[in-house]
Amino acid sequence: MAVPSKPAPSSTSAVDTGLIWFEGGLVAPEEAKVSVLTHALHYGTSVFEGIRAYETERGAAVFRLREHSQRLLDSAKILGMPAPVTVEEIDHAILETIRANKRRSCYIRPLLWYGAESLGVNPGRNRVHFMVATMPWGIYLGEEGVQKGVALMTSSWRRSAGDIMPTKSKAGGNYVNSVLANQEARENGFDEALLLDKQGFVAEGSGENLFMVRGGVLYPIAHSVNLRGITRDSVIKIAEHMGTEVVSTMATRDELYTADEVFMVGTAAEVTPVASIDRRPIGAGVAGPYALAMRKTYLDVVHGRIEAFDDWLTYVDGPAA
Ligand code: PPE
Repeated sequence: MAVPSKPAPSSTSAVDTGLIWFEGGLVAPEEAKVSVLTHALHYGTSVFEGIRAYETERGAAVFRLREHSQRLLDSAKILGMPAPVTVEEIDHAILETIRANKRRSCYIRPLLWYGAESLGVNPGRNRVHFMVATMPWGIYLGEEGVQKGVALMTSSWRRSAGDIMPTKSKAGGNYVNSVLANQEARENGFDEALLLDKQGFVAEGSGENLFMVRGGVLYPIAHSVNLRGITRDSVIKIAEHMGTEVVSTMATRDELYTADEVFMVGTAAEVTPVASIDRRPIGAGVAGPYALAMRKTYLDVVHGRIEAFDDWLTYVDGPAA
């Protein structure tokens, strides 16, 4: 019997993409179509990025554009996938797609994938394609999740080891693991999954990195199998700027249970406080004060309100763009 799943606030409507960058230019969404024999559809051989652009006083700005474009190429390199675009061309396509759709803020999804030239595991004869779509995407784990803190469930699915799946690559196939973990959490009435590795160390969420606060010290959860999170890096630098002591550490799930605060970060999730893990309240069982302060500062940074971090913004209509 199908279990009713907690509705996902994280869903976005794929319909509202407007023009899509596809095969080297902008096309209407109905023209951005692929064959059912697409290699990536059969074997998960795609790599993607999740990027956000925010409204600022100087118009739309993409947050850490170059780092995301570079990570897309790194993901392809890990798969041995020859990318048909340079990092500059990826930046350019993203900015053009935002301009064409006159977005003031959006979520940006670039993708590289093996096409339909041949079937069979080895993709050597398949062309690599590139596309960029932009779309509105609100608060990943919901407004209530941010205000009250989200409920995490330790997943029965473990994060793949680095010698089983290339966890540093944002590869489509890797996300079956995330899909299963997130589905399990939602079917059980939780907001998001907490994934451990095979040894029981905390890895990450289905689409977020984790932080713990204890005794005024900020502990970014370190793990060799985690995605090299750009938000994680941003939050560490913002914390240092705020004068917080930052100590990167590995952690087991029980260490998170007794932390003063836990929060999740990611491009989509931004900074999301965690209220409970496996039904144990974290701290006071509400969104923690440090997490909320960090969320506020992070949002100030991405909206261009803190000059010290202006280098992280690429203004869509700015001279540098
Ligand atoms: N871990 C995973 C597994 C992950 O997918 C993400 C991003 C992160 C960590 C955080 O990385 P960064 O965005 O660089 O801070 N997840 C993307 C996809 C979410 C989705 O539902 O799709 C995102 O946040 O865009």
